Amino acid sequence: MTNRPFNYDLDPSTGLPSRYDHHTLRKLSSMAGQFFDQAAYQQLLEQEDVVLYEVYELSRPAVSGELISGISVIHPGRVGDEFFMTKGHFHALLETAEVYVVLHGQGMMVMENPEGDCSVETYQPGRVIYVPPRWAHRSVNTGPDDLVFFWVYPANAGHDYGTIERQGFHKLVIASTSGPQILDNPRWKPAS
Ligand code: M6P
Ligand code: ZN
Repeated sequence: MTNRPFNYDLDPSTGLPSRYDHHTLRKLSSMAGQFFDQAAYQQLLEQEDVVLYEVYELSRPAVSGELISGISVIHPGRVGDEFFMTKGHFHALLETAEVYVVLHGQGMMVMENPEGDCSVETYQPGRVIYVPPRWAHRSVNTGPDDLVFFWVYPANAGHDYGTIERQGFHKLVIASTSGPQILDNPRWKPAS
């Protein structure tokens, strides 16, 4: 990988990048245990292992000083009453932040830190969201269209998925007749 300046373009209508190094498809089957309604999860999985979201990454060496950036697309849909969402993660190097710029769609970013403080930010086009060091983050598409956003974080941050896989997030985002509701997750438990 060269150490020369570079650029890429985001398609104005879709937000997709003109080039990328990795394209990751995350399907329903990779989210076992993450959705609240496990019967609805099994039922949907038996119908189709749907693609929940896609990540386009511009890779850089995983060293201090470098930044990884890219675009994520969360497709619309629900598992039971719970909206399609990302796995969510802490950074393996906990003291690293991340910035998101929302391009299209609607949704919520659910965050929490190891001390159990929780925060939810709303995605809307043009909005910038700052995830401070130490805060786990999950993106939830609450709208009828793709949720598309740009993100950038330190290349040495890494992903800790295991903590969230074991304990879940404190908050769930659930559809209701009056719109998306943020509820306490009754199944949250400490990862230890
Ligand atoms: C954001 C970024 C990426 C991340 C992606 C999908 O776009 O934080 O680093 O990979 O979301 O989320 P997850 O890794 O939790 O599946
Ligand atoms: Zn992250």
